[in-house]
Amino acid sequence: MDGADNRPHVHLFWLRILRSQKKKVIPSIFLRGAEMSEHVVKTTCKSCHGGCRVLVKVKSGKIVHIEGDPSSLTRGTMCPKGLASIKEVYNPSRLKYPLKRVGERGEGEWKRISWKEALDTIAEKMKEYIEEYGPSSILIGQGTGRGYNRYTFRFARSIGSPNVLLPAHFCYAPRLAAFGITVGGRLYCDYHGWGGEYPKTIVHWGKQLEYTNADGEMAVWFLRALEEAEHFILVDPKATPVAHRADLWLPVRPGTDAALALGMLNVIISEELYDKDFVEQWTHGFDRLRERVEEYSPDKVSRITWVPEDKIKLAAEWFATSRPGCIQIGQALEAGNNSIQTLRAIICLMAVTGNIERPGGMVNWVPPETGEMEEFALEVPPPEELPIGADRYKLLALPPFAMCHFESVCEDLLNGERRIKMMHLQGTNPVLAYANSKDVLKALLNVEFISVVDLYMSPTAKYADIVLPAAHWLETDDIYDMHPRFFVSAIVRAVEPVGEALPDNVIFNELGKRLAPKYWFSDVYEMLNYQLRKAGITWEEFKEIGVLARTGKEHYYKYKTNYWREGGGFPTPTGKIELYSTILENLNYDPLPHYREPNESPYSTPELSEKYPLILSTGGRVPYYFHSQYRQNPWLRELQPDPVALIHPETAEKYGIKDGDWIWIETPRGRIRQRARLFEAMNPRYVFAQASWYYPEKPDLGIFESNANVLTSNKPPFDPCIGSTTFRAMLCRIYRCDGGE
Ligand SMILES: Nc1nc2c(c(=O)[nH]1)N[C@H]1C(S)=C(S)[C@@H](COP(=O)(O)OP(=O)(O)OC[C@H]3O[C@@H](n4cnc5c(=O)[nH]c(N)nc54)[C@H](O)[C@@H]3O)O[C@H]1N2
Ligand SMILES: Nc1nc2c(c(=O)[nH]1)N[C@H]1C(S)=C(S)[C@@H](COP(=O)(O)OP(=O)(O)OC[C@H]3O[C@@H](n4cnc5c(=O)[nH]c(N)nc54)[C@H](O)[C@@H]3O)O[C@H]1N2
Ligand code: SF4
Ligand SMILES: [Mo]
Repeated sequence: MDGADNRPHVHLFWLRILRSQKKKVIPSIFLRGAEMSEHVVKTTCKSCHGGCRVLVKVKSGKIVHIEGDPSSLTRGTMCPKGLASIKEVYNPSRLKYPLKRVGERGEGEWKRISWKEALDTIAEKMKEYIEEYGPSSILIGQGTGRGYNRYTFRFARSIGSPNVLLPAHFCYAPRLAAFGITVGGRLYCDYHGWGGEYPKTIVHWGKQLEYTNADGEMAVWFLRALEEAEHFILVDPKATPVAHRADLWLPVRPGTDAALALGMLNVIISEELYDKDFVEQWTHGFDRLRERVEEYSPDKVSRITWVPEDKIKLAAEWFATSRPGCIQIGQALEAGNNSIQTLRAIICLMAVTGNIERPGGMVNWVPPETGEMEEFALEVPPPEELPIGADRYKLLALPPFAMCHFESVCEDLLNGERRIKMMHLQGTNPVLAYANSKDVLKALLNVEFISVVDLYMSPTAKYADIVLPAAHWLETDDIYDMHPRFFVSAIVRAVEPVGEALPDNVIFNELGKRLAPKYWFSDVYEMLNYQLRKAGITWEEFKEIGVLARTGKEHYYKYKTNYWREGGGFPTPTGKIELYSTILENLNYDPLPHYREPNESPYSTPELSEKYPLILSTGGRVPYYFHSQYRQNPWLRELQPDPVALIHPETAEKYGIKDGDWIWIETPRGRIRQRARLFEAMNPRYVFAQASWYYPEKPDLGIFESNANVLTSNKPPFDPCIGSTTFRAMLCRIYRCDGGE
């Protein structure tokens, strides 16, 4: 793949050198050129949220080829990011040694230090701050799930800090919370057919699974199920890559999904299309929901969402009558001012149609023999204090995973007591990932000490005091446990790390040993064995087995058994699916789903809309990048060198923009440049900008040049229950960078 396959003479060259040095023993691997030293490692790709099983060919200690494992759950499929992993492992700009800042913050002057000095310094700093200000003064952060969440949480708990930072209040935590309070656990689309049925109706709602393989489902499973489906409904303001396969497309106005779901519920309930037996026996608060949805007639909802009334009705009818059906909920629904109620409305749709826990519907998977891997974090007692912001956004404090609210942390760092004294950021890039990047950077500069663990000198690492080199997944031994939940899979080190890089789990364990030895392990293998104990196997055995998966009928209808409750029921306070949420009621939030207009829109801010006439959504994913990652990967960057914004041809014409022109996209917070791509399959009033862009090749990294979070707001109102910021529905204007109007 990178050419090395065809160069066995390299090894003959070494053989000659060895002979000329009159070595007595020549290792057998050199005797017959390359073939002797070649082997294949079976492992799990983690270049995105991960999960594809892959075969890695290693020759003389170097990776030469990667391909999908056809015998695996992901059927041998891989995406460009996974395939380009060789160029990540051997990327010349990777961090190789621990570094200590010697110049001013952000100046880029570093000194190489030993791991011992680096880890001792970080641990000493933590001890000092804990002593002076208490453990809450330390923030432990990671980015999106990169497979080590349980170590992050265990570490934070073991040092007593409640302030765990994840970009979760606008990604995944709203889903966990909304499913949690409504049905007692996360539901997944059943694309697998283990119960003898595939979904008849599949809905993709703010989701591009075909690109993102996100949140517990892989594209390959969905595409297989799509072949069996009678109806595929797309709910998205623009056509997605699978739009040509859709039978119905609801081009919803960004940020109005709750109204749409409530409108569909209105149709289903008023036309009596709901599953009466299921509703009667297994749901709580149906009558109050019925009353609530009366406020959302299809014609009113059509005016709010800009989706034609007949399409709303048809979608509701198909979903209710062509069963089983499932709804794939995307992150677009979480990054808004009403994320919890939006998701709750959609979950109510699943419930009243009886599509929960049945084959081909929405199922809460049973974990494999290892048990739930997050137990590894939860077994450490939780901190006593609440995380910053969780007093206001109360669902952030919900067990199992309480976390801080980053916008509140930044507000406190900029204008408050500066309660966070130290941040340890492992695999995250707040300077690009969170709303209002310029404020975020200012806030970070007010933190006394920052340590960062990354593969590269990222825009955030640049401002740290100590930077540690993380090993790539191809250099790591660990247990893969991202969202699929019905399986765990072995991540097996294929090659030694470059330079002195160390795997994340090793770094957590080494820091943990220094600060809270009672909760940490003599080495990483003892830690892996411990996590596998319930399955009765060791790491060495698991490495050979590769995957532990549950793929049978035991997943379905668990509420009819004693699985959650003696005598049956769901793991909620009432034992039923809570259409009317008693948990929200107790927290003084609206117990029933409702609609809320986006903070900025032609209706909520008509004056602003005159100056900023277009509706902007940021962050739809692309197949070649994972957030800010891979801009320095030559294979991937070649496929898409520049940031791209989608605009409609009519809009382009109006503003004198041609396909490929650099344009400014401006909101009241600032402006960024991206290249215009003309795209017809959307409303001319919408603009879609990509997120997470920076330019590793530029000396200043171009942090604010094309980064969509220059445009987003970090000011309230957020989602009242969980604090989500808005990424997908704001107002903007656009114009050509070269001065055209
Ligand atoms: N290749 C790649 N894969 C990834 C990632 C990546 O960066 N690159 N990131 C990972 C992460 S952390 C996440 S959270 C997931 C996200 O993955 P998904 O949840 O699949 O989200 P997106 O790809 O952003 O797709 C969102 C879709 O929502 C639409 N949309 C925008 N605004 C709205 C709206 O208001 N309502 C509705 N109904 N739709 C809207 C967009 O047009 C887009 O088609 O992907 C994960 N996978
Ligand atoms: N405007 C806008 N902003 C968004 C979004 C949006 O849609 N629109 N999406 C949001 C979402 S859903 C999310 S989840 C966040 C993502 O936010 P983050 O996860 O913080 O994303 P990145 O900017 O990619 O930062 C990750 C860093 O971790 C490093 N890294 C990668 N793998 C590893 C590893 O294995 N170990 C270590 N130690 N480091 C590693 C990378 O090099 C990179 O520097 O962004 C959010 N930001
Ligand atoms: S989808 Fe994710 S896990 Fe699969 S090959 Fe691509 S990057 Fe790897
Ligand atoms: Mo995410």
